[in-house]
Amino acid sequence: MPTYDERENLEPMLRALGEVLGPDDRVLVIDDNSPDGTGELADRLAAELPFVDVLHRERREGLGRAYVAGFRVALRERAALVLEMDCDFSHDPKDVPRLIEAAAGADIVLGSRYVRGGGVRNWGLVRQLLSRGASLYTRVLLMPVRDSTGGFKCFRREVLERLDLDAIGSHGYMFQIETTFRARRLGFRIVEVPITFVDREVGASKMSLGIVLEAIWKVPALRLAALRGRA
Ligand SMILES: Nc1nc2c(ncn2[C@@H]2O[C@H](COP(=O)(O)OP(=O)(O)OP(=O)(O)O)[C@@H](O)[C@H]2O)c(=O)[nH]1
Ligand SMILES: [Mg+2]
Repeated sequence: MPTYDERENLEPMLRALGEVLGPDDRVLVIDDNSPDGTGELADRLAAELPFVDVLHRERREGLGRAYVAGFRVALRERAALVLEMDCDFSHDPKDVPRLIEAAAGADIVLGSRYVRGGGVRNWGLVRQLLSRGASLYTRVLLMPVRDSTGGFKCFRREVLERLDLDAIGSHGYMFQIETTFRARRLGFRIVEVPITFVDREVGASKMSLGIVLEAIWKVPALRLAALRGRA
């Protein structure tokens, strides 16, 4: 779980996860030296909650690098499944067991807003159009996935072992698109399970124009690279 300035959300989120996780499940908080003190709070909570660990990174290098750093720790700690989720309650901790269960029949499980039973709450029209537009764009150019930009996602460890994580330079939504696309090209099976995404109530979104532009040009770039056999 990557965090950047999530002081208000972190404690309720970790406690909510504690209610749903199994005895062998662990949570790794990946904090990029948040100015609001999320990292110190994470340490305090890790001292109290036995299922919590914290990875502190010195500075922000984009969300993609934070995920990759977390994946490496999870693989090293011999995780069989690695699940990523946001700390802002857009991803409901109560959905975590359903994603984990679905991984019994797939290599990647996507928490999906755009399959039957899924949806979005409290997003304005612009955000909805942007998100649906990005998924449609990706569906046309890259792969038959209905929600390709979501960050609520469960990987079997074999997927992360096979992906060349250093070669994934993307950061925002593109990171999600690229990991799924590359895994698909390697023959891994993907399923989408419905989730309802709820806009955050506290803290600020880190969404930016740069993240949107990155996806706009990198989606076709990834298609071209694949055609040339380089992705
Ligand atoms: N470690 C780390 N975490 C980050 C970084 N940027 C965002 N995050 C975390 O990643 C998760 C998703 O970020 P959000 O700000 O919710 O961005 P988003 O979900 O893409 O955008 P919204 O839908 O508007 O909320 C949250 O838990 C953030 O705290 C980063 O640079 N480093
Ligand atoms: Mg969010």
